[in-house]
Amino acid sequence: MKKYEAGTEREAIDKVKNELGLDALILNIRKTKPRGVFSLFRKPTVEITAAYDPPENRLKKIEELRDPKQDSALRAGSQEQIHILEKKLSTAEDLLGKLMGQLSIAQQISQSSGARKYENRIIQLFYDTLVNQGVTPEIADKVMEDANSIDDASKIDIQLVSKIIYNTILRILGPAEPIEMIHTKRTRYVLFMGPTGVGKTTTIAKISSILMLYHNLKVRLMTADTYRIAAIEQLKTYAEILGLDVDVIYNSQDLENHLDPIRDQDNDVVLIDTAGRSHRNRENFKELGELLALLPDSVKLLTLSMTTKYEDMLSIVNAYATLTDYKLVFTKLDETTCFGSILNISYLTGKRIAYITNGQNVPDDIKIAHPEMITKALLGMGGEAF
Ligand SMILES: Nc1nc2c(ncn2[C@@H]2O[C@H](COP(=O)(O)OP(=O)(O)OP(=O)(O)O)[C@@H](O)[C@H]2O)c(=O)[nH]1
Ligand SMILES: [Mg+2]
Repeated sequence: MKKYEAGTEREAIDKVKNELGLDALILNIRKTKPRGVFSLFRKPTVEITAAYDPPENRLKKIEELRDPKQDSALRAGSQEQIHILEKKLSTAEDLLGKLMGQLSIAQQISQSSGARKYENRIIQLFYDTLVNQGVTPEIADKVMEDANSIDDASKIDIQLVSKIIYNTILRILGPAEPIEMIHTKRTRYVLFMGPTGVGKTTTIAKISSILMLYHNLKVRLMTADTYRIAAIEQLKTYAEILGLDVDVIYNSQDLENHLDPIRDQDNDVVLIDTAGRSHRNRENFKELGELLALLPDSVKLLTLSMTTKYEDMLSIVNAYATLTDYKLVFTKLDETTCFGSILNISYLTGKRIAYITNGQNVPDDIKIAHPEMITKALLGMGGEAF
C-alpha cells in the first residue's frame, strides 16, 4: 500500500499507474484544502492511497475460495465474518448519514445568517478571519472599509488588499507604549490596576526584571495590596531575587509619606502594585480613586486577562475610564487562540497597549505589544503567534 500526492486527481492516478501498473487498486482519494487567509496562495492537493496485489496472489486466493475440499468450519467462520462486516458497514453508513445531516445544518446556518457580506472574495476572507478571532462584526467592517473602497479591478490584487487591511489594523492598534519607551527627566511612577487574578503582580515582577537587566534602570517597588498577607509576600519573593525592597502602603496617607521625591531621585522607575478590584464594587473603586489622585503624573497600566469574556472586558475598561487615563496590558495570551478582544478594546477605547504576557514564567513570558506582532496573530500569518 502506498500514498501518492499530486496537484490534481488525474496526475495522482497517473503516478499510481506508472508505478503500480493498471492492476493497482485505488483505496482512497483525499483532497486537502488549504485553510485560512493564505489559502489563496496555496494549491489544493490530492492524495491517493493505492495498493498493489500481484495477479499470481489473486489467482491463489480465488483457487482457495473454489476449493471443494475447503473445511466447512472455515466456511462457516467466513460467513460469520461477512455478517459482522455487514453490520459494521451499516453502522458506518448510519454515522456518515448523521454527519452529513449535521454538515447540511451547519451549511444552512451559515447561509441563512447571510455570512457572505462582501462581493470580493479576498475581503470576505479577511473579514471572516477577523470575526473568527473574536473581532466584532462592526469593527471587522470598519477594518475592511479602506480595502473595500478601492476600485474592483484593484481588489483582485491580493497583495494590495492585504497591505491595506494590515495597515488599517496597525493604525487602530497604534504603536506600543511600554514603560522603557516613556522618556521623562523625572522618576516614572507606574501604577498597575485591574480586576482580581489577571496577573498584575506577576507582570510587575517580569517588568522589573526587564527594566533592571536589559535597560539598566533603577527600580523601586511598592505595593498597596494589603488585603491579603500572601499578596505582600508574593511581591517580596520576586523582589528578593532582584535584590529590591518592597514598600508596603496601607492607605492613601501612607502613600503620601512614601512618595519621597528626594529618595526617588535615585530611582528611574517606581512600580506600584494594587489589589485586584472588581469594577462592580463601588467602595473598592473609590479607594483606588484616592490613590490615583495622589499620583497625578503616574502612568497607569490597566491589566486585562484574555480569558475574560469580551462583554465583561468592555464594562471593565469603561469603569476604569471613569477614574483615569491608562495604557493597556493584556495577559494570558497563552491561554487562548482568539485575539480579537485586543483589537476590539483598542478600537473602542483608543488606548495604547504597553505589553502582552504569554505565560507564568518570570521574566520570560512578556513581550512589548508591537502592533505588527498582534496584527499577524489576528490575520493568522506566521503560525503560532504567542
Ligand atoms: N497562563 C498565564 N498565567 C499567568 C500569566 N500572568 C499571570 N499568570 C498567572 O495568573 C495567576 C494570578 O497572577 P497574579 O500576578 O497573582 O495576579 P494579580 O492580578 O496580581 O492577582 P490579585 O493581586 O489577586 O488581584 C498566577 O497563577 C500567575 O502565574 C500569563 O500571561 N499566562
Ligand atoms: Mg497581585
